[in-house]
This record gives sequence, C-alpha cells and structure tokens, in this order.
Amino acid sequence: MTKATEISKIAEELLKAQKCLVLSHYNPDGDALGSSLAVANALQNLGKEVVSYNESHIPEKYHFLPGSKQIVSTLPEASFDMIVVCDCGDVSRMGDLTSVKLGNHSTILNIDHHISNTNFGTYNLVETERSSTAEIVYNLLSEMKVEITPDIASCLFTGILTDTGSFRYQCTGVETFNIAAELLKFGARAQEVAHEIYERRSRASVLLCSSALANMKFHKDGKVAEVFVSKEMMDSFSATADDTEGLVEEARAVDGVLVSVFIREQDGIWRISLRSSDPDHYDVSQVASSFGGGGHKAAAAFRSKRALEDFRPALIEKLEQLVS
Ligand SMILES: [Mn+2]
Repeated sequence: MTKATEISKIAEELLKAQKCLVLSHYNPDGDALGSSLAVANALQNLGKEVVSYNESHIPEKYHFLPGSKQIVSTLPEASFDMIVVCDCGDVSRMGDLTSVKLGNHSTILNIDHHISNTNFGTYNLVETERSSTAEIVYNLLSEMKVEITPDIASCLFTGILTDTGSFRYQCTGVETFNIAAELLKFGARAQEVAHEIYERRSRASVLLCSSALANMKFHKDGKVAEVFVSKEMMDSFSATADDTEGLVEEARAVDGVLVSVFIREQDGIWRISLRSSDPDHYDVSQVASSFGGGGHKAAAAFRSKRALEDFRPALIEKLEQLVS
C-alpha cells in the first residue's frame, strides 16, 4: 500500500500512458460517471487509446453525459499502461469481478474523496476534504494542461452538482463554487445537466416511491426512518433500480429523522443505503462498514446476500444505538 502522490507526478505519469482503462464504482452516481467520463474524454482528446468501464448498467438519466454510451460492462482482456479508478474508496467498490481481475497486477491511479479510501493505487490522488471526485479531476486536468472542453466541463459539473446535492451539503466549500464557476467559463451546460438530473422522472418512479413512502416505518421515537422496496413492488410497477432514486433522501428529510435507511432487493441481493441528517454526530459510514460496506459520514451503503431477517434486526438496532 502506498501513500499519497504529488499531483504533478500523477499528471506526468498519466500524460505518459498510452493505453488507459477508466472506471468508477458499481451502481455509479453522478460523480462516479462525471469524473470518470471527464478523464476519459480528456485522454481521448490527447490521442490516447481509452476504454471506459463500469461493472453496472448506467442509469438512464446519465445517458446525456458525453461518452456514457461508450462505457462497457465487460472487462477487456487487453493490458493497459494505466487504470484510472474514480470515486472508489477501496478495490471492492470497483465491483466483485473487477477487483479480482485487476488485483495488484496493474498500474492503478486512484482518484477519490472518500474518507475511508485505502490508498490502494500505485498512485493515489485522494483528497478527503473535496466535495467530489470531479473537483479533484478538475485540478488534475488543469495540472496536465489539457483543454477543458464544454463536454469535459459538463461531466465535471455533473459530478459536483450531484455529490453536493446541488450545492446544499456540508461538503460544499468555497473551492467548490470556484471550480463550478470555472467550469461554466469553460462551457459547462449547467441547465442541461440540471434538467436531465432533476427535472424529469418516470411514471414508475412516482408510483413506486409513493407506495414505499406510504409504508415508511419509524423507529426510536421517529429518529430512524426505514423505507423498503421488495422485488414484488418493483415488478408491480415495472420499475427499475433507477426508479428508486431519491427515496432514502426523502426519508431523511422527514422532521425529527436523524438517520434514514433504504432497503431494496435486486437480483437476489439486498442493497442498503444509509443517510444522516447530522453527519458530525451520526456517522452512517460506521454502520455501513460494520456490514462490509462503506461511504461517507452522511451517505453510506452496503450489500448483503443474507436473508433479510438475518441482518435487518441487527441493522435497525445499530441505527437505534447510533441516534441514542
Ligand atoms: Mn463522489
């Protein structure tokens, strides 16, 4: 395991690489996709051979991002000079198959802002005070003196916008606004980004979410909110995983709720998301870690292949302890 690497050294190494694989965490969010696609676009513009990869499918709402259609979900057999991993706190976040296949056999550039980052890369550009990986990528591309095109700027703006909850979360700092302003100067299509991400919704999503919210459970005098979506509920609305987005945040926003948990079933695996309304006092990443997951103090997640009744009581108890 290596320590942090100077950004100038990383810029130099990335400029040298000719064949690059760029990837981000499974179940990618706006920052995972925005930051990795910004890197992919920039490297492509420099004439390098680039493959974009993600183990999961890309949510429909992010299809507008330049380069998203080129993301492959089968790991190429080819060897690469550099594997750029964006927004992954540890190797398991690349996905089960990916982390095993890549192992320690390649040169890995780890670009991330998670406090839990394990510095798993050959080179590590990990800045935990940053709002988003996109912020870090912006500085890296500036260091490399590559042109920030409107496409790249839009990708980076998407990463910042989504990871800061539209500049609302605590992680939003002066530097966040400065970089966002720079991105607008470089032609970021801020309005398009906001429209695609926040101003449209599928009918299945509205119907599924109303049903899930109507059945929300409260624990510990309303300090813990729990939302649940079974496979049957998904099927009855012909909903996809994308349609459940935002549910865990809605539960957290209820008056009196300190932490929220969202449990859903997909492909025989339980996916659990956690949110905290006061991350300095109620750190949900600790709870996620105790179940083998990870994340931030304010937002964390884990997956479980166990039966619901085997982990749910312990999970609720841990959350109750967290808020007492
Ligand atoms: Mn992020």
